[in-house]
Amino acid sequence: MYTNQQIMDVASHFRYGTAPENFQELTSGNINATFRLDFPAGSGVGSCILQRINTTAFRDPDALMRNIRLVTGHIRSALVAGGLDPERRVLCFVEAEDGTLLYRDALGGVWRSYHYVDDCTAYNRIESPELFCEIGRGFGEFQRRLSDFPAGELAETIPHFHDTPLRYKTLLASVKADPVGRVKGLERELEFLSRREDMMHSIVDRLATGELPLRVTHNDTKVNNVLIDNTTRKALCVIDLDTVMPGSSLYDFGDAVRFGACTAAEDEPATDRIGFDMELFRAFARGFVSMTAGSLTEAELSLLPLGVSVLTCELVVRFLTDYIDGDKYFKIHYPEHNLVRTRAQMKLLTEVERHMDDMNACIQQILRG
Ligand code: GN1
Ligand code: MG
Repeated sequence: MYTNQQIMDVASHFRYGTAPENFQELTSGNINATFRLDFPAGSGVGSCILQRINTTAFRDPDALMRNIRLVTGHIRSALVAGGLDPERRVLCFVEAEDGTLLYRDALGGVWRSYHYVDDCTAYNRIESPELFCEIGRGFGEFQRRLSDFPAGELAETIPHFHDTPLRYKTLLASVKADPVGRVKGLERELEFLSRREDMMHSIVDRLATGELPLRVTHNDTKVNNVLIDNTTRKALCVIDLDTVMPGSSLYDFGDAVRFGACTAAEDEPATDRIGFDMELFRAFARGFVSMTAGSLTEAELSLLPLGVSVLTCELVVRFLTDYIDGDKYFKIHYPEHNLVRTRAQMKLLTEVERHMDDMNACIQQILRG
């Protein structure tokens, strides 16, 4: 934990041109520690985000920031070439005092900072189909803008991030090791997953055969990672670029739907509240497909619903692994949090599976126009 004074001291190592007045911690992320810095009115700086990168998750912050510099540069050039103002449409990072985009403090913390985009909102819950459609357009546009980015330029910031079968193997190893004695009593969860082992292969195997192409994808498409303009209600800017790396378009589609079309929070303890909202699915799919129909292959577009089941299953695996490992990866707000998340995603997966035919029919309908 850092004291207020230490946070202000970290901020003093970035080139804002003036010192911040105060800061506030933002708690919606599960991995990095995030603060919003506010600068004096009239200083012209606005607000900035200051983030301590979780270096257990992201082992090579220099490679990560190089990825982000390349990707934001690519998007900025494309916006300018298209006659659009990049100012609020792509993240703009602040240099540290040494001219790099990272500051390392005396405690070993690794920090970066970027300008906060004013007058827009990162929604943690979907309020309407229109909003979710717009988020689909935002992620779809991001995907399309990166469709000509040379994937080989990017480092894998978390190797095998969406290798679902490997995640499952890791879970089984943790079950075997049982480091904090939590495995007893998890028979139902483990049996639920063992019945889905084949399904977990359905994206990686198609990437291996070439049936699905490898692309540059975002890989962490929670709805709060698209900023929505408060005035126009349009998608402005995609944020949280730490996991932008080679992947499948199904991951981006699937993870966004997993989070956004669920009728309850990702960690809802009352699982009977958890359902899958087809109207929201349709809205997101319309938005996403409208932006990507020209750049994704027919096979990808038809297989998009598979992303929803695989990503939901992957989150069951990841949350359960972290619970068994003693909560080493995801931030938790209470001791059983990862188990509650596991059970919530299990219920959601059951609902997703019930709607698979509906989702496929819906995508075909959208594709036929
Ligand atoms: C993490 O911190 P946040 O909300 O951006 C995680 C995602 C998970 C998500 C689940 C780098 O994302 O993969 O889907 O939690 N990010 C990383 O809430 O592991
Ligand atoms: Mg995130």
